[in-house]
Amino acid sequence: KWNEIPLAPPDKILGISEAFQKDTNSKKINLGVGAYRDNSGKPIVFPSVKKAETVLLEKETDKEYTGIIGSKKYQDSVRNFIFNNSGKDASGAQLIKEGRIVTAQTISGTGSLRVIADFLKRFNSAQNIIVPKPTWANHVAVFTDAGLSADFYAYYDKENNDLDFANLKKSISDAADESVILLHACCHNPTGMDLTPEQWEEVLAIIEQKKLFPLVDMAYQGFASGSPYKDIGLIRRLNELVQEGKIPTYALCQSFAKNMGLYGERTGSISIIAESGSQAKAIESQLKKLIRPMYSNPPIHGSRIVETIFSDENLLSEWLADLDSVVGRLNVVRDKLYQKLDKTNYNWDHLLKQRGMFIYTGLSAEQVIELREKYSVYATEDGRFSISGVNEHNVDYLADAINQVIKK
Ligand code: PLP
Ligand code: TYF
Repeated sequence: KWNEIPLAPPDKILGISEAFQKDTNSKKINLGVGAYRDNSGKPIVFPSVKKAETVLLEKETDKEYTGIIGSKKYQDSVRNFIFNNSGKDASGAQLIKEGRIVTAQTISGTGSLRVIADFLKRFNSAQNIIVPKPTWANHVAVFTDAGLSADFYAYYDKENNDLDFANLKKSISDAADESVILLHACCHNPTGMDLTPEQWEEVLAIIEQKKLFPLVDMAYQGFASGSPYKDIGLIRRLNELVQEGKIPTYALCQSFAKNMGLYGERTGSISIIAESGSQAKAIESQLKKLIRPMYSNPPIHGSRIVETIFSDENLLSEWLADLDSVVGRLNVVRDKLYQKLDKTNYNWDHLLKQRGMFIYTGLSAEQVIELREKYSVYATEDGRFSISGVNEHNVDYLADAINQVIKK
């Protein structure tokens, strides 16, 4: 009955922003949500995106519906960008030529995860997925809401603030054959800790041997190195293994929320790599059948921005430069904070190994709460700090606050 509907708990990350808004301390710092802020603490629109929007404003002559899986132009340019390194990746190029990559526009990364989850529920023999522990807070909810069962594989060693690679391999080896396995392409959320190319080789060998289905989530392409083309080592290797017939199929969920700053435009994609061109056609038709009764078709403003940037060499270079400067600032902030932190009783070296929007401090929930209550520094209780909230004006205050809290 309606009067028995229980109150659901608030979203942990968005709840932090709400508490932050109410705080009247002028020194307050929000390190909760993973969204970029500039050196003055403000959100930005990428200059290249503004230019693309100016072009659209002048040239756009319709607001018609796009296709169920987006426009052909969007699909082609996104596929070419990711799988063909805009013309430089041989194995991806070959798969494209064979018509084996189905790419669909989705409602950003979350929408793409949900679409593939529903697709796997319908068509995959295994109905379970393993995800790293920890992982993005929304992953398990997306997969279980779609009817898959979700389990964790070991990923991070909290004692030593490092990757727990031995247990990672062991727990993947212990999973049921043919399970779906979620892999973060780069800038693992929340830990910022990625596998080395050598470690990926070992994991891919287990995936091949156990016939696991790789589902790659790429929400931070470009944030590891500053260049989106350098951050797709895992995708390249998967394409080669598919070409060699060692891994038959995989899927990639991708988002332009962070690397183009298109958060609220909800612009992303799902790509499914099929065993043949004819299988790809069947998969594409089923994606349409799945999406049509759910939301009919995706929004067009963000995808037209992406199309505009990818079809103009100057805009493309400008975007790459914009992204590089965003990532550059995050790295400057990371180094500055590291320098100012007190290392007498606390080893902070893990900060320098982590990449992306976050540092995974290793602070306890109690310490995070103390930071919030005494210093108005807001972060999630797992000790993840979104470092885009840090800038040259508040880095000293933040470091002092952390140094006080770890003193005891
Ligand atoms: N996957 C990961 C690991 C993320 O961190 C995020 C956003 O923070 C997403 C997916 C989805 O983001 P969006 O739906 O905004 O593209
Ligand atoms: O900070 C994070 O990890 C993300 C941010 O609809 C976020 O959860 C918040 C709201 C949302 C999508 C992503």
